[in-house]
Amino acid sequence: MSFKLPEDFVKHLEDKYNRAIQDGAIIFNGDSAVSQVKEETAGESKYRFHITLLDSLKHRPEKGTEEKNPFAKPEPELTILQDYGPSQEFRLVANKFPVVPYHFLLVTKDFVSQNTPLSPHELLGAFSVLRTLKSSSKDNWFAFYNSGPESGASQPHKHIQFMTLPAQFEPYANLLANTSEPFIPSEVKEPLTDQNLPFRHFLAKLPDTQDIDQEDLTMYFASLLQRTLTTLKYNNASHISYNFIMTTSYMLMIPRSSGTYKNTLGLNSCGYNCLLLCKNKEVQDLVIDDGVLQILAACGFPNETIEEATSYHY
Ligand code: B4P
Repeated sequence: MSFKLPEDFVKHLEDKYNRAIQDGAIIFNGDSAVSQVKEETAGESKYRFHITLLDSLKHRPEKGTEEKNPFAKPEPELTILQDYGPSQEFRLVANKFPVVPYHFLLVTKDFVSQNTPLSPHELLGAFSVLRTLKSSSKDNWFAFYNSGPESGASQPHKHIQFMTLPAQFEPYANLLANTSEPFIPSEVKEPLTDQNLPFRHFLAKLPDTQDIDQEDLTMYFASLLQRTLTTLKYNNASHISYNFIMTTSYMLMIPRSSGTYKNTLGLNSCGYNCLLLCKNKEVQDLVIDDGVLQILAACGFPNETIEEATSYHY
C-alpha cells in the first residue's frame, strides 16, 4: 500500500511555501507574533505553555460550510501534492493563513465530514507524512485533528494539520510518552494519563519500529476513541468532540466539552499541545490571569477515572 512521498518532499514543501508567500497566495499571520513561555504547577508537576500574542490577524479565516469550502478545489498555488494515497484520495495543501511557517494539511479529495473518526488510510497517510518529516527535517513536527462541534474546528471538510513545535519546547505529552514502553491499551491496560493534569486525556505510546502498519495505528486510535466516547457519555455530552495529536512516537486524545473559553478564547488541538494563540492583548491577559491549566480544564472534562471504563467502553 503506497503512501510514499517524493524523496525531496521537505524541499518541495519549503519551495512551494516560499513561492506562495512571495506571490501573496499565503497570508502569513506570524510576523507580529510575540511569544512567551509560562510555567504553571499542578500537584508535584510543573508544566510549560507557549503563549503567542498576535498584534493583528491579517485575515481571519472564515468559518466554512460544505458549499463554501476551501478544500473542495484548493488553490493551485497552495497545493503541495495533488495526489496522495494508494487511491490518490488525498491532497497535501499549504495552510493559507499560517501563524507558524510551513503549516500544511492533508485533505480528502471528496467531501468527508470532519465529524467522522480518522479512517485506517487517513491514519497511515498522516503517519507516513510524519515519518518523512522526521527523517528529513530538523524540526519537531506533529499532526493534529480537530473533530466535532466543540473541538475548535472551523472547516467541515476533513483535514489533518501538520505543524512544528517551537524549538526546544517539550509539551507534557512528550514527557508522558517517555514514562512507558509501547502497548496497545486494552481491558487490562489503560492508556497513559498524567494524574496531575486537570483535564481528561488519553495517550498511547507507539512502538519504535518501521513495521507499524495501518491495523496497528487503527487499534491505537480506536482504543483512545473508545475512552473518549465513554467520557463524553458519562458526562452526558450532546456531541462528539475531541482533539487528536499524533507524532511518530505517540497518539494523544482529549475529549472536549467546549470549543471556546468564556466565549473569548478559541481552543483547538494546539491548545492541548501547550500552544496558546491570543488574538489580542485582552485575550492574553485572560490567559495569564486565569491560568492555562484552568482554561484547559474548563474546555475539557474532569480527569477522573470512570469506574465502568474498566469493564466496558462505549
Ligand atoms: P480547523 O481545524 O477547521 O480550525 P483551526 O485550525 O482551529 O483554525 P481556524 O480556521 O479556526 O483559525 P484560528 O483562528 O483558530 O482548520 C482549518 C484550517 O484551514 C486552518 O489552518 C485554516 O487556516 C485553514 N484554511 C482556511 N481557509 C483556507 C484556504 N482557503 N486554503 C488553505 N487553508 C485554509 O487560527 C488561525 C490559524 O492559526 C490557523 O491556521 C490555526 O490552525 C493556527 N493556529 C491555531 N492555534 C495555533 C497556535 N497555538 N499556534 C500556531 N498556530 C495556531
